[in-house]
Amino acid sequence: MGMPQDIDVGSHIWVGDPELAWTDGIVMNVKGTEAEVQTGDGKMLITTLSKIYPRDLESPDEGVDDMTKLSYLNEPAVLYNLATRYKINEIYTYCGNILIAVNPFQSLSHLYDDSIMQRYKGVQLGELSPHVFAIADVAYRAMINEGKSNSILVSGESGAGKTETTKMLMRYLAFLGGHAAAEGRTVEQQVLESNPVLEAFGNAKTVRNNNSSRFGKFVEIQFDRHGRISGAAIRTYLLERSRVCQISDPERNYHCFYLLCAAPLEEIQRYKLGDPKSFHYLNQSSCYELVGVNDAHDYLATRKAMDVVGISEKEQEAIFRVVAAILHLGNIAFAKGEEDSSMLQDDESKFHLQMTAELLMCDPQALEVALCERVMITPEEIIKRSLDPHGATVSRDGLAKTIYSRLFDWLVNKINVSIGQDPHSQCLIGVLDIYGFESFETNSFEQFCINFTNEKLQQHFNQHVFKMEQAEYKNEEIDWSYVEFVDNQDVLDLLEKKPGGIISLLDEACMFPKSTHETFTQKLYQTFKDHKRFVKPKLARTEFTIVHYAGEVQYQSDQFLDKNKDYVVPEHQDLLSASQCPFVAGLFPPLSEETAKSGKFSSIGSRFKLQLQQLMDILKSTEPNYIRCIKPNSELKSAVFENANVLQQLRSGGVLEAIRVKCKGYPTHRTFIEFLNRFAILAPEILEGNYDEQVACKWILEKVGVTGYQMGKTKVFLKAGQMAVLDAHKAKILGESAKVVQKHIRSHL
Ligand code: AD9
Ligand code: MG
Repeated sequence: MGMPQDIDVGSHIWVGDPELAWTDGIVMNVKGTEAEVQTGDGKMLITTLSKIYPRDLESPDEGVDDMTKLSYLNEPAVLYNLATRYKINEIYTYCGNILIAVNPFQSLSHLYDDSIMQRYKGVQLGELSPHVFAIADVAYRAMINEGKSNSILVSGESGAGKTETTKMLMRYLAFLGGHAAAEGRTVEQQVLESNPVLEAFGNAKTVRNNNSSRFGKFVEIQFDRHGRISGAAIRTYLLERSRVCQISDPERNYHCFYLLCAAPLEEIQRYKLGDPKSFHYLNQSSCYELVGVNDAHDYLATRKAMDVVGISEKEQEAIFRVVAAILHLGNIAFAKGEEDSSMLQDDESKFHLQMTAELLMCDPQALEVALCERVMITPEEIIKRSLDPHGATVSRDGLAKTIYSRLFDWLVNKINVSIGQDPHSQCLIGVLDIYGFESFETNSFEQFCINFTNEKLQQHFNQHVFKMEQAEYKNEEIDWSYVEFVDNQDVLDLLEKKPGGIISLLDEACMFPKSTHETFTQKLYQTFKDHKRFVKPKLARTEFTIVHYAGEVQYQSDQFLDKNKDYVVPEHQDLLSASQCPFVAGLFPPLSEETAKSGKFSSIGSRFKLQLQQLMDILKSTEPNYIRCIKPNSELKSAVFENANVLQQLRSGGVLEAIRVKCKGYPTHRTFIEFLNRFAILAPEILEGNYDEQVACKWILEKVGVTGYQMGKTKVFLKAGQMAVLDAHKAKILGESAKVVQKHIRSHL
């Protein structure tokens, strides 16, 4: 984005800084392609011209509320603008019609109360300070006025504030489309109360967020002809299953387990629960309590929310009975039995087995057999095989994961049924709250799917942002030939192409009995030897790296095959579908003869891909609105803004990419009047004649020798860097160049 030719002695610039990412400075000397720069804190350094960017001296101290108002659209200017605004608690900033939201990590309740909602109602975007309500309002108005469905896509890394933002959007939409003075439970109340229920079962504390969503969510809010909410549908994506039985310090398991352990005494006794420390599924981490969260209170709040969304008292009782059963199940330990078999380790394990069976209302003996044995059916005979203690433990954990994920799906389905869909609805607003791009030390199949999602959304974002920009050119009737945008189609092909993409190859490996994660990885190495987006790390045997749009991620393939198989052990299926409890049996409906027999493997990756495709199809039929959430620091602290960290998110979230796309065209748009106010001084003669505004603007540009700009119907369109050229001329005329250098030096003495 740099325009080195604009940089001259005296230019105010941004220069790379190892600590701050960018710092301000002034050019003292230019030799060839190198510049001598004095930084704001008085250091002198030499750098190449291509690594410095012009800095706008006229930008206001409090920053600008829309990035497109920046005269120089470059990375440091964007970053500095966000930082400046964050300092004064202005957490929202527009980038055209994209909203950037920086997580305040403190309660700013004055920003969200009812009077503020009232204020944003029906107001044009940009008239009031940037806000999530304004985006929701735009989506709602567009839907009402044009009869077109809208979507609001919230993205950002873990802990950036997507879920909180989504809840605010939903609150505002409920406010706009609510039913005044309705009795009992209204649709919008049900929609809003679905949030605490799903969070209790689908959110957990992670290293990155105390309330991290471990599933993706797309909420479709349907409206009737009068703009009232008439129905809703919640779609969820791939809940993280491994967390149910495996957590590490300082994370927690899903909230509901701790809530239940803090339930009123009567329930604790009924389920024979107690201290969360006594349960294996919880005590693998030493974190039990969350600062600022009262589990006992939240338990009751969750029960209330369940009432509102239409989950009956009886169902609630069954749900928490199942949650308790999973805790007891996790405490069943196995010891070596005769030969290669296993047996319950001790009396305690016997007690927990008894409790699990009691709570799930199944036969304890059958439960023990289902955990410790496998039946193999060959064409010739039926063979019973014992599992060793390790195998039995894996079987136990598999059962826990299956029960939990079925329970979660049941909740989502129940909420959907009880809210109800409006079959006559013409329009909807979809709100997407999906897990952000993840890159950890170890990245497994979950990260692969999460990052795949983000690639899909990124492609959607690029296409759309670019389309929008070009629509503006068309409106203003400027001369413009379509410019291709930066495309991530090659990564998507690598991941999902059929046949030949990674997901396809994974499915093939899963169907072939002799495959191991090693043979699978070798196959990847062979197939993608020359793919630009695929890297085989040196000395790697089971790792592979994908060059995502947001950066490289190295994946460990060792659990890919297992995690891709959606497989319920028939023994587990039979056990629970025979439960005396209709709720539990309902979670395990009998398999159709066909599926039971075929034993055909069902691929989680392929199903996820299909779900994503369906999501994209819905999104394509809507007018999208984007909110990009930014996490200002990794300590989850208020008032801390880490430049390098934010920059990384701006880059990977595609914000800078969008700006870059704009820069290929005409990133600076100014109405004729704005332009003349700023630059009439370059051609004072125009003030004398009675010129048409457009002619006057042209006159100035030609006088200064700027070419390649465009004149629209109401605006001047400038190429990247041309504003800086004009400013430089202005500064020269004002004889300011020298004075400013002097002032700058003095202010740092
Ligand atoms: V994850 O991908 O689900 O792990 P999110 O959803 O992006 O993540 P979340 O919305 O849960 O993050 O926000 C994290 C925390 O930041 C919240 O629990 C709040 O404590 C805090 N937060 C986020 N947004 C706001 C806000 N607008 N005002 C105050 C906020 N606090
Ligand atoms: Mg979230």
